Amino acid sequence: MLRYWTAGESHGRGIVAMVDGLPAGLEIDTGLIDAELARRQGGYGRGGRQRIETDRVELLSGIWRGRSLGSPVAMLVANRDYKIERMDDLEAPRPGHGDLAGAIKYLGPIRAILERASARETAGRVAAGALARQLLAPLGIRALGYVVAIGPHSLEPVAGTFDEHRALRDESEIYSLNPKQDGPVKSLIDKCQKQGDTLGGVVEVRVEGVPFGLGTHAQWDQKLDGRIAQAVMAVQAIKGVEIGLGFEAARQPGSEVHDPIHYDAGQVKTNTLGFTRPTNHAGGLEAGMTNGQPIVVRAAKKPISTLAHPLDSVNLKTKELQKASYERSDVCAVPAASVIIENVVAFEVARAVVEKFGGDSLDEIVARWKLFQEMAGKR
Ligand code: EPS
Repeated sequence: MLRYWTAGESHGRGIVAMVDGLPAGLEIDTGLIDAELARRQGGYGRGGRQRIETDRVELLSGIWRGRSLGSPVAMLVANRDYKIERMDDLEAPRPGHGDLAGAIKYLGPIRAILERASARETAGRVAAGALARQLLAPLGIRALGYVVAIGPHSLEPVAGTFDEHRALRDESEIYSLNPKQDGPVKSLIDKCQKQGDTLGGVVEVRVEGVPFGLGTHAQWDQKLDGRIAQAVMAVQAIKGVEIGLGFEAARQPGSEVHDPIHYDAGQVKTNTLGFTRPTNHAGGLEAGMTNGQPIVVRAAKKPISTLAHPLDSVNLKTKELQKASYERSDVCAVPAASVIIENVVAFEVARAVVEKFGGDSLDEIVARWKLFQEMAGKR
């Protein structure tokens, strides 16, 4: 089973990710992991911490001569801003953060909670996803995450190929597919910063080249839509997840929601096996299984909860009303969320690939993948 955990505090020595069950024989390019870590640090609206850090991954195990061994891969992203021992506690919990619930649950200081609840931890999830997707590349599966809304600004994608979309996304300072709209969004972020406020938004991830049959209908905790939803909802500050048409599907009649099934013999050799769908409202998933269409996931990120102009809170010792404590933070981390969600979704797809096609070596996965395509194409 392909799985991962992370460890580490925001101002501790570093963030650790441990990936277990990565098949043997994968060529590992740490440059690809570092590129994703750098993208996570970027995007307009980030705060001062990202000027201190230059995130790089160090692979501590599981690799020999550039290839995976099939044994656990431990990865370290060191924190330059390591200072946890010198940091004081906060007096008044920040509304929206884990401060109040965590301090009460663990009967301890707020710092003991915020250090781990911080989105700095997502450096570990991005490293794990960027490693696991090196299994997806040889199979032709690619994932792209981008921003589709920031605050009231809608940045809906325009039609285009995967490569065109990636080029647009990389051109945009807010990682949207509409770089021409960066100007007004950046002005809004600047305005929010001046007001001591923060901004949320919506991100979308598309995964293309996905074969039929990842996930299963047979058991609730193995449904791939459910696993993706959990991975995405568990990212800091995410409050909503949609697959395909999502909530809009509830407002339309069935005839407008479901994707007709057509057949094109010319495409039988592709991942669709020739089953074309004029629409993809299902977002590539039907009954918890992939259906040969791109997986499409959306996530709503709330505005960051640390406000420079803080909301009301209560001093945890005196119980007197005071403004919430303030610590350095970002104005808008929605672009970063698109990177994180791209990588956590890619990890879940890689996990489902290992489950369907075998987990020992890349060669075996490729051979079984080809056999499955052949058998499924003939049925
Ligand atoms: C983050 C690092 C953190 C915050 C941010 C995300 O660094 P610091 O607390 O030292 O400024 O910038 O965390 C939060 C928004 C939060 O609420 O905890 C990062 O690397 O992503």
